Amino acid sequence: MLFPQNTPTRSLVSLDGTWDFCIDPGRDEPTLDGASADLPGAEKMAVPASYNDLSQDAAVRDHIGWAWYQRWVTPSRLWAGQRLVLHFGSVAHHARVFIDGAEVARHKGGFLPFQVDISEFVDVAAPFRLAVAVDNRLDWSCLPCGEIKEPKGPQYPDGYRQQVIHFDFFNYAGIHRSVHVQVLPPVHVVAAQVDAQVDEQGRGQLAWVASLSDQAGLRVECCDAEGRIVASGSGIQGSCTLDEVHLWQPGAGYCYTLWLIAEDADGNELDRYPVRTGFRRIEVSKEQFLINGTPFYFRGFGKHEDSTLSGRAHNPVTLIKDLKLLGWINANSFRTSHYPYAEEVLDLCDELGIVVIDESPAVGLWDHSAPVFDCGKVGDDTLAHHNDVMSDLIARDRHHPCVVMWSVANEPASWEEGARPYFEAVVAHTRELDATRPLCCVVNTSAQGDRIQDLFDVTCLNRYPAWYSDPGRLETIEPGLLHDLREVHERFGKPIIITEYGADTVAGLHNDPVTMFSEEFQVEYLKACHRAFDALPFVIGEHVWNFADFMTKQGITRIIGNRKGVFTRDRQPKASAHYLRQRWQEASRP
Ligand code: BDP
Repeated sequence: MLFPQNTPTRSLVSLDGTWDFCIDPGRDEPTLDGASADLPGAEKMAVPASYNDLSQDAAVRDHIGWAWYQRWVTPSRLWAGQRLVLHFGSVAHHARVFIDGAEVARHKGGFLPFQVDISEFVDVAAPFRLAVAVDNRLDWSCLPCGEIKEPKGPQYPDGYRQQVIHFDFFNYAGIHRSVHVQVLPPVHVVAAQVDAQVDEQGRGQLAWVASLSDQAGLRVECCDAEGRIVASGSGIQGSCTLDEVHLWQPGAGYCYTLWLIAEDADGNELDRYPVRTGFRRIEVSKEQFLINGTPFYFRGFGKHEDSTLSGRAHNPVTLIKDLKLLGWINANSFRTSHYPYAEEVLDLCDELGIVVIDESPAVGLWDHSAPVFDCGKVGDDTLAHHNDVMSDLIARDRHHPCVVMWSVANEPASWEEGARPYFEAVVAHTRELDATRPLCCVVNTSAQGDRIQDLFDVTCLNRYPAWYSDPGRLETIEPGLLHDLREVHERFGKPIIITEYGADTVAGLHNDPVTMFSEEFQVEYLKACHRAFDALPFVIGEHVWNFADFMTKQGITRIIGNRKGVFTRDRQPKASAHYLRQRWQEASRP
């Protein structure tokens, strides 16, 4: 699947804006005829957005099950004779799509795009009703994992149910990314896999595998960032060599564009689509992560796609502010915790030279009260879906030079025996898809407690000393981390990135001597962690948890969300942001 773009042969019609919306009372299946009739009592809803925070009704915010989106689309006469492909950037978590009552697509998984050719369902002379049914329920067969529980007792009304989730972010739902009708020429490029490799001498190799909607020729042209054609080739599958490439570097993104040009037998151009990519070399040794032969130290954050009002939806306003703040604080990287982010995010990271660890939505694969791998809750269905998601994720993101590593999961129950065969399968599948990037799985286990880390190239650890253990005991952080990280490195012999460490901090709360939840505590907390990291040569990165405060489910440890942000949810700096800015500025001096 290709990201929707306007090109000389293609045009995009955005369906973003306001749609009609209503909650469906159905327990398992939708009960309303939202596909072919007006929605009863419809309210207006923004697209893209999570629906949860746009209603004044807690029942909408906390809804479990189906909801309907609907709008009319008026085709243009210019669509006649073209292929019409409806594209959704993401819909959380299960979607069914209808045109004038006919079901045209189903999709499972809330963080990756899907599309469907709707040409046969559209009469370009008449408006059509587009409806999307969205189900936000999570079970053990999808990612993220969750389960529906039906607790019984006098306090629970009949039929009461809860969506139990074993992850720490609000289960936002809705149409989260843009919706487009792509108006494509009858013969067009359907998909393309583009891989850019560069050797130590600076010679680049650009390989492509494309598919077309019909028989045609394919020519490719590779342009540098200034638009000069620097290489060309032909064939559905092929490669071309560039004698000397301009490298993509952290902090200095440089991109090439591979134009895929479909042609008829006479050389007439039928379709033209650009894939942007870049050349950089990634290597991992026992103690280093090298980009273009230079050791790279990850300075940055685990993030979320999360903002007030929009919820989990892609929002260019928040994206731009976040990228500005990453620059301001001297960060060079982030992890797309805990799911793939919008493609627009990666595009800008390519351009700006921001390094990204691209994570799958495999989170919540644990339960504090029971095993999940060993008792089959996370089983064959989960694995099949996990592998599908890795295929879709890599198909979507493989051409991005900013993506330097795939993270296959966050904090699965990696201490269970059953985790091993499960992750052996995921790793084998993922390495087959992309042999060029290192793999990691973010864990919170100790050296002795872990059964899977040896399968990965970089050890990624989440650590909360003096927070979830020994709360407030700052003096335990440095000795504890030194011991713990040395043990982990001795056992696995891989470089270590601390992918999470942090402390909940209520902006504006001060206490001296320092106390948990105060701004002063967060600063002292980070300093103590840094003393340990700085003493260990095999620690190759620090990603603070979290970039900004974010919404979670309600709970006694969450004060309207998780407050571990270095920025507030509206992106204002806490004291820790100024401290990090200073630390990372000093680190970035040559
Ligand atoms: C880690 C999780 C992350 C949480 C964080 C926390 O990976 O999603 O938000 O803990 O508790 O275990 O703040």
